Parts: sequence; C-alpha cells; structure tokens
Amino acid sequence: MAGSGKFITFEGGEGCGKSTVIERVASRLREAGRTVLVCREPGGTDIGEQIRHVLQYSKQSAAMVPETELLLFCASRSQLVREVIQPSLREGKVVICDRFFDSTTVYQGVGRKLDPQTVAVLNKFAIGTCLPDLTVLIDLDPRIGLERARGRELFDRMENQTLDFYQRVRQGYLELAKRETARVKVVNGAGKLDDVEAAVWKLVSGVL
Ligand code: Z5A
Repeated sequence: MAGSGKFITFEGGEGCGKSTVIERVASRLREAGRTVLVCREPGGTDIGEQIRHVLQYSKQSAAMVPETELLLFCASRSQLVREVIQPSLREGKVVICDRFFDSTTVYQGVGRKLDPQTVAVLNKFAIGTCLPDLTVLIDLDPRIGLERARGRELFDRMENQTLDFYQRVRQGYLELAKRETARVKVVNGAGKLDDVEAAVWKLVSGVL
C-alpha cells in the first residue's frame, strides 16, 4: 500500500476501454463520497505532459530509440509519483492512474524487447515504494482494440506499430497477471461497456 489513500492503476492494450471505464468508476466513487484523483501516463504533471509530447507527437520523435523511450517514460513517472500520487495518497484520496509501471514492463520490456532486468531496475527507481493496491488489466484482442483506437483523430507514434507488437504486449500483460495474482486482476474487455464497468466496480469495491 502506498499511503493512507488507495492507489488503483489500469492497464491494457490500445483501445481496450481504460479511459472510458476510469471515467465511470471515478464518477461512482465520487457519488459514494470519495475524493478521487485521476491521472494518466505518460503525463499528469507539467513536466510529464512535456515528456508525453516528446514521446508521442513531436516530429523529431520518429527517430527515438527504445532506450530513450524507456528513460522518458520512467522520467515522467518519477515526477508524477512524487508531485501528485504520493501527496494525494497521504491526503487519503483514491488515486486512479491510466497506465503505470506495468506499461513499461510490458511495452518496453516485452514489446520493444529491452532487457527485462534493466526495465525492472529503472521502474523500481522511478516508483520507489509507491506500488498500486490494485491493478485492473483490461484484456482485449488487439485487432479489436486497434479498430476502436483508430476511430479517433489522433494517431500517434506509439500506435503505429505492427500487430505482432500488440500481440506480444497482450501476452506480456497476461503473463504479468499470472506472476502477480494478488495485485493484477484481469477483466475481459470484449464485453459490453456496462459489463466491463460492473466487473471493474466489483474489484475496486473490494479494495476500498
Ligand atoms: N506506453 C509505453 O509504451 N510505456 C509506458 O510506460 C507507458 C505508456 C506509460 C499511451 O497512449 C501510449 O504509450 C500507449 C502505451 C505507451 N501506446 N501504445 N501503443 P495513450 O495514452 O494515447 O493511449 P492508451 O493509454 O493506449 O489509451 P487509448 O488508446 O486511448 O485506449 P483506452 O483508454 O484503453 O480506450 P478508450 O479511449 O476508453 O476506448 C477506446 C474507444 O473504444 C472509445 O471510443 C470507447 O468509447 C470505445 N469502447 C470502450 N470500451 C468499449 C466496449 N466495452 N465496447 C465497445 N466500445 C468500447
């Protein structure tokens, strides 16, 4: 546990429905009287949003090598943890983060095939002791997720990968869930939005 509040993270492939479900769950928590802070990665702070821009949308970022990408994701997270997440948890808030260090483990470690031990060391350095109380993994066939995501206007550098990359990411997440059964809970993202929300709500209620 990361403080006196609760820290919940959401993970999954492109278009799996994280952002939509987070919005719904945050509203329900607020209706139930909880103070909720929602943040996203990369980003969530002024510095983090600038890093997000470099990672995803600047013209120059097309030349970025995987090692630089790894360090930038970790840099954004270091700032978010210390500037936003830990202070909010100390105030007793429920902090919900759209992606956290598991994204780095899977996208950079499995997707980009960077050395998993190096990724783990950098992840640990970036988050310190700030581990989520619950991580919801919304699992979805990437062919469906990409179809959903590509319906949007914004199509960034990270989204322009091969299907094989996204299949590896999905497998990486499922293997992570098998290793971390106490923290990481898998929800089927292919169901109706209301059903996905209900399954997530049950898990979230369980940790509060
Ligand atoms: N990345 C990384 O490599 N390493 C890291 O350490 C971190 C991130 C932190 C961030 O992109 C990229 O950075 C991401 C991983 C990488 N990229 N890749 N590839 P982002 O923040 O721009 O996007 P994202 O996190 O991948 O989220 P997303 O694509 O916006 O998807 P989402 O939030 O999971 O989905 P959504 O926006 O809620 O839903 C997508 C659409 O589907 C939307 O129209 C919904 O109305 C619809 N939807 C949602 N649920 C359903 C259901 N159940 N049925 C039907 N339709 C649905």
